[in-house]
Amino acid sequence: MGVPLLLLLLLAFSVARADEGAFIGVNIGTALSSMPSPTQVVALLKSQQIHHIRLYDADPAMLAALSNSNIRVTVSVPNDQILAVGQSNSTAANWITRNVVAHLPSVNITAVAVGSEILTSLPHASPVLFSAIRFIHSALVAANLDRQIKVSTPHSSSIILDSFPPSQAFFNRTWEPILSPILKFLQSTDSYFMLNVYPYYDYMQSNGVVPLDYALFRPLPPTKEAVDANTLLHYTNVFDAVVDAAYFAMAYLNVTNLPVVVMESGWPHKGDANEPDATTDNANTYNSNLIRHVLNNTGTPKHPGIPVSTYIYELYDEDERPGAMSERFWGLFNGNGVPAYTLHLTGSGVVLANDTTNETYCIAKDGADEKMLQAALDWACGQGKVDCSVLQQGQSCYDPDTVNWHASYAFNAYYHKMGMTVGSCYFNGVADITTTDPSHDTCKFPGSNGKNGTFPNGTSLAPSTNSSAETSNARQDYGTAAIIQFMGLLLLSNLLLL
Ligand SMILES: *[C@@H]1O[C@H](CO)[C@@H](O)[C@H](O)[C@H]1NC(C)=O
Ligand SMILES: *[C@@H]1O[C@H](CO)[C@@H](O)[C@H](O)[C@H]1NC(C)=O
Ligand SMILES: *[C@@H]1O[C@H](CO)[C@@H](O)[C@H](O)[C@H]1NC(C)=O
Ligand SMILES: *[C@@H]1O[C@H](CO)[C@@H](O)[C@H](O)[C@H]1NC(C)=O
Ligand SMILES: *[C@@H]1O[C@H](CO)[C@@H](O)[C@H](O)[C@H]1NC(C)=O
Ligand SMILES: *[C@@H]1O[C@H](CO)[C@@H](O)[C@H](O)[C@H]1NC(C)=O
Ligand SMILES: *[C@@H]1O[C@H](CO)[C@@H](O)[C@H](O)[C@H]1NC(C)=O
Ligand SMILES: *[C@@H]1O[C@H](CO)[C@@H](O)[C@H](O)[C@H]1NC(C)=O
Ligand SMILES: *[C@@H]1O[C@H](CO)[C@@H](O)[C@H](O)[C@H]1NC(C)=O
Ligand SMILES: CC(=O)N[C@H]1CO[C@H](CO)[C@@H](O)[C@@H]1O
Repeated sequence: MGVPLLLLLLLAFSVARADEGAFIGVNIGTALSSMPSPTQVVALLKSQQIHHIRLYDADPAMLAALSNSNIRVTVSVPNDQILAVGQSNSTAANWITRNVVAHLPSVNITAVAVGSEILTSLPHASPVLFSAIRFIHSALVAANLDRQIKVSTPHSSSIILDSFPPSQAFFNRTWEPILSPILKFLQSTDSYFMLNVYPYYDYMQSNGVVPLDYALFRPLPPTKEAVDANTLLHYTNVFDAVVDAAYFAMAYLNVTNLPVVVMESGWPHKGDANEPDATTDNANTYNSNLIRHVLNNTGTPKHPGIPVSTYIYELYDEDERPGAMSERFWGLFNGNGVPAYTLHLTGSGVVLANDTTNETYCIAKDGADEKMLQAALDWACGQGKVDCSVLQQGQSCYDPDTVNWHASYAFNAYYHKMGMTVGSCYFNGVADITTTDPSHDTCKFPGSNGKNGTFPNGTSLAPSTNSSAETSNARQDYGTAAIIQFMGLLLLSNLLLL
């Protein structure tokens, strides 16, 4: 590509750059057997300083509770209304009157999401997706609201094929005839591309090709960093690679200045036996790192410094969602408003309050080889100069008397002695960082404040007796695209190593 195009890109993006920085929002799914009342939801949002939310519908009670709250709201045309809205401009106009205009100006509605992953989850409605977007937009124009309220439609990242290296990504050609006019329309209406990004599924479906650390934004050894051979851009996490794949796929259709907003991203904190990486630690690590990454306005390798605002999936665990156990445990909170974990956000500004801890611990990896653990334990208590006297029989940390436990104590003591620096929790790969305090009654791990990782009782919403739960937040399609792409990833980095 020549210099002029590059310049054009820079110019185009300088518009986005001039805006305020990126924000973090939260999705509110409502498939809870005991859904908190709208007032309780808003109380939680306020206490956690969440200023941006996305609803999967335009529930009038919820919108009423959001009045004068200083919370920016994306409302959604639910999937089951897309056909009606896309086939009749008067239905679309009525939708806007009832679900948007009626709540202005007391509710700050900033966007309308038209459907959720329509191309992949409701393909038979895709022929009317563009007209649904246009009709909704026309209704906003007629109400003189089109400048303050953006219209777009969220997509699954599975519509992007070959997304590693990102520079070779393109949209599934099946959808090109539908996507191309939509993208041009979004561009001409100063809107943005709504994308759902799930490194969890990319990781899960890659059969070990995508390293967990790469999905979790953890530092990688330089030899494991993924390099796009075409652009020489370095990718240190899956999230950036997927967002850049979207930029490249759009550029392939000649759309070069449409910002990306990530409408869903997160990590489940609990899962079935065959979902071993749906853990509290991983969920905490992913979401904490994601928030830091987004709020830092780091941008992506292709567009450094360009904000990528992101909505976390999701506020509450939705116990009524069907499917694998992990489906029900994406929440930052349970239905009572009790946090699933305390995010580690120190130093990244105020989003999600109660970020009081910096606590991380270094422990023996589950299932690590005992001989390697023993060797590492011996090293820590010897050359590593950790005081291992509490591990002697009869001492406070002797029980349980397993290599794994003793190694965990010694690894953690060493890690804290070294100031928790990167690399001080390695031990030949048998150690891992956790945010859960491993301490027990008699044995306090270095770095523990004695709270054992429990959340200080603060915000606790009483359960509502009103259970009305029917949403269609669709995340079912995370597709094979990303997986195939990431297969190439290690190959590529191996090649570069040769
Ligand atoms: C719907 O479209 C028709 C024909 O294009 C137009 O005459 C009418 O004004 C539109 N109605 C609304 C509510 O936009
Ligand atoms: C609504 O949100 C927009 C976008 O963040 C902001 O610019 C505007 O000031 C807000 N309006 C009110 C009344 O808070
Ligand atoms: C492209 O999309 C079509 C329609 O959903 C699907 O049948 C096909 O498998 C997709 N192609 C790839 C390579 O994923
Ligand atoms: C993109 O632009 C090129 C050059 O102007 C043109 O050949 C190509 O058909 C365009 N592609 C699309 C999808 O608009
Ligand atoms: C924050 O952004 C700067 C560049 O603006 C970058 O050098 C730094 O690594 C980023 N920090 C994190 C934690 O992403
Ligand atoms: C958390 O860690 C950062 C950097 O390691 C440090 O600057 C900060 O003081 C710590 N905060 C607390 C509450 O320990
Ligand atoms: C700390 O948490 C672990 C795991 O949940 C538990 O087994 C242990 O009893 C707790 N210790 C204290 C002091 O609460
Ligand atoms: C904290 O919450 C637990 C469970 O929700 C409750 O049993 C306990 O009494 C609470 N403690 C305080 C000090 O509120
Ligand atoms: C439940 O909430 C809905 C609206 O959110 C309301 O119409 C209904 O009356 C409520 N039911 C009870 C039992 O409170
Ligand atoms: C914003 C905020 O500080 N929220 C809660 C954090 O936790 C304490 C209790 O530990 C609550 O009092 C706060 O309301």
